[in-house]
Amino acid sequence: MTRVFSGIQPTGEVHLGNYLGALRHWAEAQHENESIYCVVDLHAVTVRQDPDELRAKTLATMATLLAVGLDPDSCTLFVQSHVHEHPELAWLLECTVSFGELRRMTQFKDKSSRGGSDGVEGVSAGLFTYPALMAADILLYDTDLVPVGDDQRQHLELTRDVAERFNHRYGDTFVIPEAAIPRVGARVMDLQRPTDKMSKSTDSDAGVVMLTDDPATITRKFRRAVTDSEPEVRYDPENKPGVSNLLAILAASTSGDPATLAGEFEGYGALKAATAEAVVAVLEPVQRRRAELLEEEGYLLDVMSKGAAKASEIAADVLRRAHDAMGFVVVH
Ligand code: ATP
Ligand code: LTN
Repeated sequence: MTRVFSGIQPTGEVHLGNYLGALRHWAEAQHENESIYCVVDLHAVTVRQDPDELRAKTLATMATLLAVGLDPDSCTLFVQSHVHEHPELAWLLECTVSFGELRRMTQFKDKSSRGGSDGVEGVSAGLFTYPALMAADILLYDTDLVPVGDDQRQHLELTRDVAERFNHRYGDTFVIPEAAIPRVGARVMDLQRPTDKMSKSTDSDAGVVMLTDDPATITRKFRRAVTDSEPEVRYDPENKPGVSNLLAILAASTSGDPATLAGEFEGYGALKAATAEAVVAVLEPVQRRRAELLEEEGYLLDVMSKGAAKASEIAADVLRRAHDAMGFVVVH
């Protein structure tokens, strides 16, 4: 059976990009494959987090995963820091990946350039080695497929390179994983700055549709979405990024095709209204369920604890295999 693994950071409110680019596909995959999903709290602390907020966001992210339809009886749901094999394997991979490979990662370049005038000097060393921890997450479960948004493509390539290098040096140890990137919705853009991806860590939320936004807020954000001065509704991401983003969101929310949908609208007003309506319809049941789950902290902790026990069983075996291959003395 195909093994699927993916992760989400508990760094803020889950947004429409996370949902259309990743979470929705996680929910579909759980019925067809053996699926394992992780709230990657160790990745979150590569940038500074307030401890009380991190705790609350980790619980809220788990509630969101359950609310989008992930079922702990059909998949494994756990929190990264509960399975100590993740940072342990990350160390072995940090010693396999090169400094140059990490330096070329665009996410590192983007996030470190937001750090102010001292640039990379002031960012954490963890932000730099982040991709090795991500590779460990994936390789620890003999993962075949990794459903992610388009922004993770480069990290997946690095994971494959590191796994191949390790296998070449030390003998067959890891399964080489593949990225599963959706055809539509893999790169939902910010509604105010349609050339930037919609992101949790952006300074203004006017262009970010949160999973917790009420219908009036969602409608307002779409009504104010930046488009262009040409009247024609056409799917052309390069020349018409704002309009194309709306068409992609509408297509992803209604299982349609962006270029075909373009022909159904005379003007931007109607397109914005239809997209807002489709998004409200998709998010409404998720929001209701999430609000209920947030009241059930005991249940969330129970899901986390059972998930960590299931994940640890697989992870311990694979880590032992990697230790053994590298020449560490393994005792039982
Ligand atoms: P940040 O921008 O703060 O790094 P994020 O919004 O990218 O956070 P993550 O937790 O890093 O959120 O990502 C969870 C999943 O959502 C990943 O698979 C990622 O590829 C996907 N994703 C994130 N943003 C988008 C987007 N704008 N469109 C489509 N998929 C996205
Ligand atoms: N880097 C990813 C989050 C992430 C992940 C993973 C995704 C950490 N570990 C393993 C897939 C598989 C991000 O920023 N979205």
